[in-house]
Amino acid sequence: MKLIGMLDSPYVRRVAISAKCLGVSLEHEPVSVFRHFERFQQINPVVKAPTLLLDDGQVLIDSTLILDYLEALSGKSLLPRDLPQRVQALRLIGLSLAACEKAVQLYYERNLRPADIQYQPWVERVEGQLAAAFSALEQALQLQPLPTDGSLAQDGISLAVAWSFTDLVVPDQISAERFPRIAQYTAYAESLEAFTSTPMN
Ligand SMILES: N[C@@H](CCC(=O)N[C@@H](CS)C(=O)NCC(=O)O)C(=O)O
Repeated sequence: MKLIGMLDSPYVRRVAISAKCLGVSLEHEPVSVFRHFERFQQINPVVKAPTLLLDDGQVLIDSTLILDYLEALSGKSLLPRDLPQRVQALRLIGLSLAACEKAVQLYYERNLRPADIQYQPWVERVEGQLAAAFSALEQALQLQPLPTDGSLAQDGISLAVAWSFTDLVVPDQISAERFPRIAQYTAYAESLEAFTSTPMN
């Protein structure tokens, strides 16, 4: 079973870290959707990272769906069973994935679209959405902090991956002063083995 994609993608990274937490061993092929487009096409013509190549040749895409498969395969879960706790975790994961999506959009806008055809109202819309996602996450952590006892679950993994990725690609959009609880939790997560052994670059 092979995970295809670069670890500077937050989606690839959350799958790689989660697989370690689930005890699933994945071979990793760091193929870039931009620099290695043709190689990626050979594996998956849709060119989406992450791609999970199964041993029988079937291809799965979308990090959340890949995680669903890995959880079913391992018989373990990184989500709480208790329904109210699960709702809280799903809220955090949804907000974290929205933050990833908006950071990716902003990064693509700044780096792929020529400056003279950038559309400022769209940029401002995305920046506002990114800030809204992190504000909601900060508020959620204020009401109910995530555990920092050495454990990791999908809400914490997705949150920390989203923050580190945003800090990497659009650092002007966030700061530890503005979102102290997220920054603090990320520092904790990034110190754990599952994270340190899965660096963004
Ligand atoms: N919802 C997807 C998003 C995956 C995604 O957009 N990945 C980016 C890399 S960070 C990608 O494949 N970009 C290439 C493209 O969309 O053409 C997931 O959770 O896996």
